[in-house]
Amino acid sequence: MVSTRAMGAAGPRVFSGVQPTGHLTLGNYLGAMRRWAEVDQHRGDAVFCVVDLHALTVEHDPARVRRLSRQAATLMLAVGLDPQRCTVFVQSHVDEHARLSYLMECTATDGEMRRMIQYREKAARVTARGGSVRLSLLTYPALMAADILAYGTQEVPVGADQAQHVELARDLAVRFNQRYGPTFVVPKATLPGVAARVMDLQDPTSKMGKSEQTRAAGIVYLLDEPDVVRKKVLRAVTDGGSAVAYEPAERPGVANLLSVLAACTGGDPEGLAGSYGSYGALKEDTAEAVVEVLRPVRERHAALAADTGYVDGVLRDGAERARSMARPRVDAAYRAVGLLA
Ligand code: AQP
Repeated sequence: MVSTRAMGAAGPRVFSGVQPTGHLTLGNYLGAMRRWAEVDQHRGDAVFCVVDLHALTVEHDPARVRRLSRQAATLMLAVGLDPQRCTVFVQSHVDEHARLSYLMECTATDGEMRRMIQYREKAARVTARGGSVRLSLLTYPALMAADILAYGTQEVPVGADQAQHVELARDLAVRFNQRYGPTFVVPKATLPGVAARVMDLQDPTSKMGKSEQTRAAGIVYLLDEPDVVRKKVLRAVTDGGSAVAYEPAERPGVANLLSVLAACTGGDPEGLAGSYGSYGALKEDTAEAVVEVLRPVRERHAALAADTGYVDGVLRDGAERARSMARPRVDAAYRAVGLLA
């Protein structure tokens, strides 16, 4: 029998995930994944997941989702997640997520779902292209709440764009507990100090997102070759004026570069601004800093991708462990709402 405190760590239960909706980006890494590897897996009892069911909320190609799911899992290991320290698995391998999602839909309201910024932005994009909005895009936060609550999660390390969904998961946990008795731990989001929202290099008023394939020039992918990274950063859109200052509202392009540089070198964006006399020098240093941060990730990915048996084994073991962690709480939730045990 696998323990529900998977790795025996004394720290908080941590859960987070990444969607296989595109190639993973520098935003995914600086906003979330780097902390999973450098901090969360060492201090807590951590669970990390390729949230593949979420990738079906927008139009998708089955073969691409399959490929990207494997790539995302391999990258999670490449950034440094250690299956001896934490649990790594694929969401659809553990039925408890979908089981609990339905109870979350029965706890949330239609109004709450429609207020979510991600739903409004993505639905508008789909509609503008003449497509139809999948119902699952609206109910996505119920599944995400299930992902989090099934594990008794205390902390959810995410980028700023996911903070609203974690807030909703908190609300649903509190509401469910009040209605049906104490069942869920109330989680909270944890955000990085810098680079909580890495912006698109070509449009620094938009988040660097992985699902828009048409915007590759402004997106640094974790597996981009060093020369491609350099080219993208050197061509980043900057703002009017020439003095380097950290003013996110007035100069979002420069502020974005300063944040990325700070996140990669351990500095702070305001302090770094003072050491640059020109945008060109800032871009050069940012490009090199990003190349160096991504170099070990690319190298480890190449080694791991050559050993698919190893990655499959990690995911199989991870799913078994995750199932045994989630099932007791999801069963308890089913009983609490009045379903026959
Ligand atoms: N630009 C970003 N800056 C900081 N953190 C980010 N994250 C994502 N983009 C940034 C964080 O990475 C984790 C995994 O993200 P996700 O897979 O849930 O979603 P996504 O990368 O935001 O991409 P989508 O939803 O597939 O498409 P887009 O971006 O086009 O809307 C999360 O913790 C997220 O906060």
